[in-house]
Amino acid sequence: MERTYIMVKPDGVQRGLVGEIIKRFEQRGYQLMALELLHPTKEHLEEHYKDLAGKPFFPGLIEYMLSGPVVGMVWAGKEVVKIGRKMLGETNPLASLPGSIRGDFAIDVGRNICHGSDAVESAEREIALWFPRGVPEYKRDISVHGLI
Ligand code: FUP
Repeated sequence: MERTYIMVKPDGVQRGLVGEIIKRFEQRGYQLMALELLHPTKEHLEEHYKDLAGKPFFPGLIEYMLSGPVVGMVWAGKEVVKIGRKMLGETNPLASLPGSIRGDFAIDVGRNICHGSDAVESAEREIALWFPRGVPEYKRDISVHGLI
């Protein structure tokens, strides 16, 4: 089963959008596999965003991500990496269509509410980074979740 790492960033948590984001993934038919609220360290965030280390916005990105707790989640289901990114919208909220999370709730790339893995390989790397004790699989009723 394909998995992705979805994170509600500090602005999303502070604005009370955790439930809204969970609701959208549940309604779409994806399965919640893990969830944690935590206040990550600078080192942890630098590892998460290591591919962006040379970018001019990197220091500001880390500062923003350190501004409060985040909610990290693992979601599973058909094409959840690609569809999850569609549900989030574009990195720049101004380019995001209404109906997407950023298109409905954000206008600033530096306060874009949520993160979603951009590929299956990065999803597995991010899941291992944020849930180092592993993510157990639970048996689900496929007739309810329609996973076939
Ligand atoms: P995404 O895959 O949508 O998270 O986008 P990136 O990995 O390219 O960027 C990660 C985060 O860096 C974004 F969510 C917001 C921030 N960012 C900026 O602040 N300015 C930019 O020009 C690009 C990204």
